[in-house]
This record gives sequence, C-alpha cells and structure tokens, in this order.
Amino acid sequence: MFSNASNFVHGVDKAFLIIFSISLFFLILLTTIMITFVIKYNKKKHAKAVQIKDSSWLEFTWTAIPMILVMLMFYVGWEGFLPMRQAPKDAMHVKIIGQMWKWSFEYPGNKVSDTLVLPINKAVKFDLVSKDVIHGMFIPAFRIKEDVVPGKNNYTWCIPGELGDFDLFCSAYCGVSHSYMSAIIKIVPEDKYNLWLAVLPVKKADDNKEGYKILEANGCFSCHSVDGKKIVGPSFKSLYNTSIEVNTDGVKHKITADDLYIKNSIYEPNKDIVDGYQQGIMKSYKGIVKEKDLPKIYEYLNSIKAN
Ligand code: HEC
Ligand SMILES: [Cu+2]
Repeated sequence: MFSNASNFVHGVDKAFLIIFSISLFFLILLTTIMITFVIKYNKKKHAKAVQIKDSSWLEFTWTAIPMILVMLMFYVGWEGFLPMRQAPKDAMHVKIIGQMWKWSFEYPGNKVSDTLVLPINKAVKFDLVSKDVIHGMFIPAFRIKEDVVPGKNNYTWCIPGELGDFDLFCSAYCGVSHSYMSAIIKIVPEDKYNLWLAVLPVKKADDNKEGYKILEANGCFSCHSVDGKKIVGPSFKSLYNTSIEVNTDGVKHKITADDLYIKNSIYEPNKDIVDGYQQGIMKSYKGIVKEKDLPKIYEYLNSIKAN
C-alpha cells in the first residue's frame, strides 16, 4: 500500500482503501443487524407478523446515505483515474507492442527490447499497439492497466518512483499461451538508462519482409514462434536448412529442412511429423498459401535463422 513505485499508487490505493472500508463497514453492520433480527423476531416469540409501512424518515435516510457514499466512491475513483489520461507533453515515449504471446518495447530510434527499462523519476508515455488480438497492459506495482486493442491507438503513462524490477502482465485472455505473456520492467538511474539505450540494437527489418507478412496473414505465428520458444508447433528459428528429426509413417529419420521439406510441411503437414509433436494439429495450407509465395517464406525463414 502507498508505495512510491509510480505516481498513481497513491490515488488508486486511496480509492481502494475507502471503498474497501465502506464495504467492510456495511458487511459487519448488515450481518450484525441480520443476526439480531433473526433472534429478536423469531417466530416462536412473535407468532403473528405485523406490517409496518410508510416511514418517510426511514426512506429518506436509506436513500440519502447510500447516495452520498456512492458519490464519494465515484469521486475518489475519478480523482485517481483522471491523471492517468493526462500525460505530460514532455514525457518520453515508449511504444509497447503486444502480440501472441509476448511484449516488445520500442524506443525512439527504432530500437526494440524485450525488457522495459526506464529511468527513475521521469514521465514516460506508453503508446499501446496490438499486432493481433486484444491484450491488456497491466503493471500491478504501478497501478496501471490499459487495454491494447488492434487498430486503436491507446495510451497510458506514469512516473516510476522506485528502483528495481517489476512485472508487466497481460490482463486480457488472448489464447493458449496467454499466461506466459509477461515481461520484466527495470527501473534504473537515468545515467544507467542512457548507457543501456545507447547500446540497444536497432530493430531488424524482419517485420517488413514479405515472407513475414504472409505467415502473419495466415496465422502461422499462433503456433510457431520465431524466437526459439516451442508453442503449439516447433519454432521457426534455426529451422531453415538444418537437420530435423521426423516421423514418417511411424519411422523415425533425419531430414534436411530445405525448400522441398518446408513446402511439404505446409501442404502436407501430416506426412512428416516433427519428432516430439503430434499429428493432426496443423491443417494443410494447400490452396491457402499460394505456390508463388513459397520462395518468400523460404527467404524469410532463412533470414531469421540466426536471430
Ligand atoms: C494449429 C497450429 C499450427 C498452425 C496454425 C500452423 N502450424 Fe505448422 N506445425 C504445427 C505443428 C504441431 C507442427 C509439428 C508437427 C508436424 O510436423 O506436422 C508443425 C510443423 C510445421 C513445419 C515443420 C517444422 C519443423 O520444425 O520441421 C513447418 C515448416 C510449418 N509447420 C509451417 C507452417 C506454416 C507456414 C503455417 C502457416 C501457413 C503453419 N505452419 C501453421 C502446428 C501449426
Ligand atoms: Cu495477451
């Protein structure tokens, strides 16, 4: 409670504490009244029920008090929320890109990182972009959570106020590996940040390759990663022209992942099954991935080999 991790902690925790206290107060009050009444108005003592009606005083009270409390809760919530939508004009910008199932952070100068490194005590505005489905950018310690919606440029911002490592999660269920969609935030002194940014490599132009676009358009990346991670299928990283162990009609053998193998894997995925994977998960893309696009896919797979 009330840490200095970001400038929003105070507003959010205050609203939480007030709403929680009001709820707790009524939980105890109502439970006590209920139990008291159960005992006091037990049927054994009062065989005949008496109707009580028309108490203007009572009705006014039970309308006015909750009204005031609800307005109070709204007010503290609003007070904490409003600054989250008002990023300072001179804030530095970091683009947060969500995709199935990882986060990447793009800094000015086309530099991309898997870890969100930020200088302490400096306002940063996050431009939130999704490459596929709806994700949720959630940093519990900073008390910020904002939807990352494809086709919509959403944003949020904050001023980190504590050195150290924090977690960033995805708060919107976005598919099989949703629970693995997290990242580390490192808050460091400004000079350390500047050093780190200076050596951060400039993004490779993979995303602009035609082969990448074809694979993305066909949804291949929901089962195949490009960073070596196994998702549903094997990773595309270090696949091209390497030796793969496959099962063909139950016989295990080695095969080179050349153009022909890649083509067969796309058009007849259930013929050579990569060892350790199941048959029948990948459908045939015959007629979906066009033959003239195959060379672009080979070229792309070759280009990410050493990623
Ligand atoms: C529903 C999940 C799924 C989707 C979508 C999918 N694949 Fe696969 N893919 C797999 C699985 C599982 C395997 C491993 C079993 C096998 O070999 O059939 C595989 C194997 C492969 C292989 C062989 C990989 C290796 O390491 O030897 C290639 C190449 C491949 N897929 C390409 C594609 C392309 C291109 C697309 C999109 C047009 C695609 N896949 C879409 C699940 C998928
Ligand atoms: Cu997600």
